[in-house]
This record gives sequence, C-alpha cells and structure tokens, in this order.
Amino acid sequence: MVSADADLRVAQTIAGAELTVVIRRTPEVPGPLYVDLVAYQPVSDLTIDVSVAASAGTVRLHRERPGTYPVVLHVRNTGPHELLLKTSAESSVLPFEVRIPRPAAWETVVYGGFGAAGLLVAAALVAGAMSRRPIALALGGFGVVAIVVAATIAVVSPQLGAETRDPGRPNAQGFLSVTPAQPRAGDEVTIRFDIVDGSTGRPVNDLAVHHDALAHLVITSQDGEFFRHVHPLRTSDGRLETRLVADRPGRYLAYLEIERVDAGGQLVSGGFDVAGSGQAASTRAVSWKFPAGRPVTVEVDVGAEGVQSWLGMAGHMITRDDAGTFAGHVHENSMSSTSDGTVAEHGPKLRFTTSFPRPGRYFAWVQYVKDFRIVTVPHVIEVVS
Ligand SMILES: [Cu+2]
Repeated sequence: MVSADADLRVAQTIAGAELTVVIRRTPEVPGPLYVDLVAYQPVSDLTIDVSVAASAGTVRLHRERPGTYPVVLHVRNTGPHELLLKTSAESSVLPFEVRIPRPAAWETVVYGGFGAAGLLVAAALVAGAMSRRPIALALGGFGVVAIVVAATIAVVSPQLGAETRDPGRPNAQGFLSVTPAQPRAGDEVTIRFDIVDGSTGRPVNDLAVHHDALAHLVITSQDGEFFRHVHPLRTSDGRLETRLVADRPGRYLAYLEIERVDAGGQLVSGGFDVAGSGQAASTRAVSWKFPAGRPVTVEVDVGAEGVQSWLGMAGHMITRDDAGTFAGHVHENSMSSTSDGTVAEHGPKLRFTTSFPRPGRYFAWVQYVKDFRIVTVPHVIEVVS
C-alpha cells in the first residue's frame, strides 16, 4: 500500500521504455485524478491504457517526444485505489491511497483555543467598558487560560504527532524465475521475482514506494558488460516482472531493492544463465583506483547544463564486485532534488561517496538524466589494500 498526501511518483519500465508515473495529489472527491506519465529517451511509439476503477484514459507515447504525457481520470472516494497500466503485452497494478488532507485534532484545538481566547478577551473588554468588573475579570481570566492551553498544545503537538513506528515486519524472501527457462543470447527474457513474507510465506502486498519506485532492479552480466537498472511491473501481490533482451551468453546477476511499509529496505538477489557461444571477456580499462575499506569520493562531469532529477536524486552510482557477491548503490552527495522532478540545477559536477570492502576488481555504473535521457556511464575500478 502506498499513500498520497503529496504527489506520488512511481518509476515503471514498460515495454522497454523507462517511465515515471506521477499520481498527483487529489484536492477533492468525487473529483479529477491527474496522472502524468514522464517518458525518458529512447521513447517508442506505445499506447498505454491508464485506468482507476471505472475511469479510463489512453496515453500515446511518440517516438522522439520525451517528457510529460498527462491523463485525467476520476475518483469517487477516498481510501485505497489501484492504478492500472496496460499495453498490448504488459500490465502493471499500482496501489495508492486517496487522502483528502484534513486538519489534525491538535490543530483544531489550537486554532479553536486561540479563537475562544480572542472572544473571551473581547467580551472582557466590553464588560470592563460597561463597568462590570467581576465579570470582566472572569472573562479575561478564561481568555488567558484558553491562550495558555492553545499555546501549550501548539508547542507540544509536534511530539504528539510524531509517527509511532511499527516494530518492523519480517524480511521478505524473493524467488527469481525466468521465461524461457533456458534462454539463449538474443532472446527476450521475462524476469520474475515472487516476493513472499519470511514468516507466513504469503505474497507480500505491502511494498512501499522508496526512491520513486516500488522496486529497483539491477541486472548485470557476470563480465560487467551488460547493465540494466529497471523498475519492474507489479503484476499481482508480491509479483514483479520485467522483460529484456539478454544480448550475451553467460551468468546474469539480479539485485532487487524493495521496502515494505513500516520496515527497512532490503536487497533480494538471484541469477540466471543465458546459453550461447562466443563469450567475450571485458576489455574495459580501469578508470579509478582506490584503497579498500575507506570512503572515497568520485567526481563526474555532466556538463554546464546540469542534470534533471531522476528517482528523486541528481544521480545514482551502482557498484558490484567481480564475483557479484557485493552490490552497492549510493546517491549523489547533495541528496537534493526538485519536488516536481523536472529541471534541477545540479552540475556541472556530480559527486558520489562510497567504499569498497576488499581489494579486487569492481564495476561501477553512474546514472543521471539529461534532456529526459537516462545516461549510464560504466567504470572499472581497481581496489587495493
Ligand atoms: Cu531504480
């Protein structure tokens, strides 16, 4: 379940296209539900049916036209809803909640208290002017009490309103499967993660949006030459799917970042093999050399025009060791972004601070968005003791 006190942004990789689905805050119900699909390059011609309950719309993405595609739907009531995205081949169900912001109870008391105080003090002044001293004093006294109560609650309330956190939920477990079961190089492969609760074994139905997605999936080939960072479609409770063309033979490693409501983030991993001949080794040169076990900062030049915020950040750096037993993901150091997810003034340099646990060879992929295009820059890192 995800909620929408503010705009809700959910990245989705659909038909190979990278989108951010923005469900805008709803001012009233029944009323319009504004949804934007932000398409990143390369955009393909694609028709996407977008619907919520009985309300439906269609978005037609055009090749050569990255950016925002709006659609207006209709919601009748507050509470849990599901946004359905559908193309001829794929579909995704995104749970969200419609909430109409209502003042908190303590706000009512504070404003009510100040209001009552104002009236009582005014009445006291009137009574005083009419020379009814005891009444004026009493009214003035109540007014002062009302002010004290309101002011005390105003000061204490932020603590009262503090979120009480769930003690945490059991870890989820993920099982990776691929279709076809034994893919060959060049095949389109469907990668499916079934996420179940570690205690009950039931499909997990409480994935939370974090870093603008329900799940972040990184798939690399063992040799580091293949890299995809995608946002799988939620096809049912606990089931996440993505399709891609595995263009080279060998072992593929998959890392899925998820977060459950009221629980911490976790990484679920898996792998699969792609058959074929002609395994080519990586010939990429080492671009950075670092000591093991210490924080290091890399600087990436993105040009004077800067970058756009993507997944709530100016940039991402994903790392992996040669064997695939270590995987890391850090964000650009400024950690800031624009709330509307459009042009941010980051650049011309992005900085990432990370560390590598042991000596050896590592891969790193730096990602940022420029002109609605996701740029991925691969690096090979040598880590020494
Ligand atoms: Cu992601």
